[in-house]
Amino acid sequence: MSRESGEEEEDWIGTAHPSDPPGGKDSNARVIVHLDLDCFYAQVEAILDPTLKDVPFAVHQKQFVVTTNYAARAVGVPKTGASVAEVRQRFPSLRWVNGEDLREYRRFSRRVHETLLRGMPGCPVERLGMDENFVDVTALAQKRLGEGGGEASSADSSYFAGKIFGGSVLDPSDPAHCRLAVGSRIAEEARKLVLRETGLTSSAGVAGNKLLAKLVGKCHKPDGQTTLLPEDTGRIMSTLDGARSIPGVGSSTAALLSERGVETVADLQGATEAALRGPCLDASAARRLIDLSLGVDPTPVRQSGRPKTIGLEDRFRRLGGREECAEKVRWLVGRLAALVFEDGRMPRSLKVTVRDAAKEEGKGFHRESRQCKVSPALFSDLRTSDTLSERSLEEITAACMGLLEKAVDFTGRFHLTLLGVAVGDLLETAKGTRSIAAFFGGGGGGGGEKRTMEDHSGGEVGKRRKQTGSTGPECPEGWDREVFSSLPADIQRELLESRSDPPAPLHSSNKSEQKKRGPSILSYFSKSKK
Ligand code: DCP
Ligand code: MG
Ligand code: MG
Repeated sequence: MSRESGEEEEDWIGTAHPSDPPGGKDSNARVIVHLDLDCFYAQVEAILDPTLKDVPFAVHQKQFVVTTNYAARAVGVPKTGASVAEVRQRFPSLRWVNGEDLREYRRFSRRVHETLLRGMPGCPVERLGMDENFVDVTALAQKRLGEGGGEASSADSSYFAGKIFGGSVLDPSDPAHCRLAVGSRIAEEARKLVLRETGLTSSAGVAGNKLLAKLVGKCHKPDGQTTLLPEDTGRIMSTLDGARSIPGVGSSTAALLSERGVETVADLQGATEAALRGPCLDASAARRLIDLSLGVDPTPVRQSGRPKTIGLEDRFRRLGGREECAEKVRWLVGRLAALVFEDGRMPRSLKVTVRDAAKEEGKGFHRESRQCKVSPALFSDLRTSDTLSERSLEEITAACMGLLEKAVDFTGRFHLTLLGVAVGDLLETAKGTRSIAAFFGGGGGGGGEKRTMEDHSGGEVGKRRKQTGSTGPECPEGWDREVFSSLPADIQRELLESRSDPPAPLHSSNKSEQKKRGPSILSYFSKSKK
């Protein structure tokens, strides 16, 4: 199954920000909406091919089902994870769609996020994975309460849009109830807006924090919504079983907890900070986990910016050896190129992630990553197209394989079931432009200069672009003149200001060296060491 990085249910909720309120002080004064699209990939497929509408069908990637539409779920087809062979055998008349091309899913995902941003001005919207968004509607709910939505304070439970968890009833004299009641109406408006703008139905949870909103949103799906009143926090948490069922507690955290004898949410509720503290789990993480098990989550909804990394990964039963890995990496790099092109920023670091089942041996998932700095010139083909030249593809694949060999001993025992490639340290291109094309290819350069570029494909890495009409500052002695002159003038000036640092090598994976230099802008015009 190929998923984009960050899409997996990882430990998103386990990362409190230093500026967040201290754990344990969940004010419950907030109104948070969690919106999750219904059978997301399947809905997109049915929009692209209307003959699928209302017909039971499954979306698969390779030999696994990644989702099914609700018509299929109604006849007993599992939602996700089952093998295609097994499902085919049990449901021979089921229709199938290949979901390996993620482009349309990403497009719809972006449209949903943008719709929420536009439709709820002033409300922070945080995107989680491909089909989920948190919206903090506290200020809007307060405003409406003040503006005549105060009617909630004299209404009954029918004022709520959707359901109330556990059949609880509105107490109109309770300000938190009134805020949540108005929040439920805002959530309904948001879902209607998303449907109108994108054609996608969604389900929502409304509660006093992110954790509870996400949990309660699962109660009435599809096309439904549920609100949790603060006094039902204990009740909803008691419906969870394994610690992993706490949203955001991923496999690695669950493995750490299991090492400490904590398997269930109830175990965690009864644990002490001292008992949880230890290797890989400091006191604040331990406190946070206990808080989560009690339904306490003070983390704010953080407005999503552009992603810090762009990547994708693929899973397998087993990868045979180095050659097979190189082939997969090459394929992943090819797909990654299209994402980088679409994003428009210049990557300055490369990361490879691997899951080695041979290192797991009952200790839970074992994921390892290795990264290095790279010259953005490696990606310069993406100035005009979403495809890399053979040469660049080979070079980036070779860099990835170099990283992979640091994580995997190909001469010893290994059992790879996941490979991922990602780029990071993404540099915005010149002002007023969105693409690498503009960056490398002239037009829209910093300071308004006209930059005319030529392509010398086949040249050395980092030396491909030749400037024929620059008015930027002089390239200092010892620096790569062609790469330097291909940069917009504002970045050239920034480089000159920071030139007390030596330039970084093209592929440096030496951590101490990188630390010394930091993410210096100098690293992206370094000379090839080939
Ligand atoms: N997905 C995937 N691999 C998985 C699980 C999910 O590629 N193992 C993809 C397909 C889903 C999408 O992510 O459509 C969103 O995941 P959800 O868990 O939200 O599931 P759905 O949106 O498909 O269904 P639901 O209506 O239950 O939310
Ligand atoms: Mg969904
Ligand atoms: Mg989801």
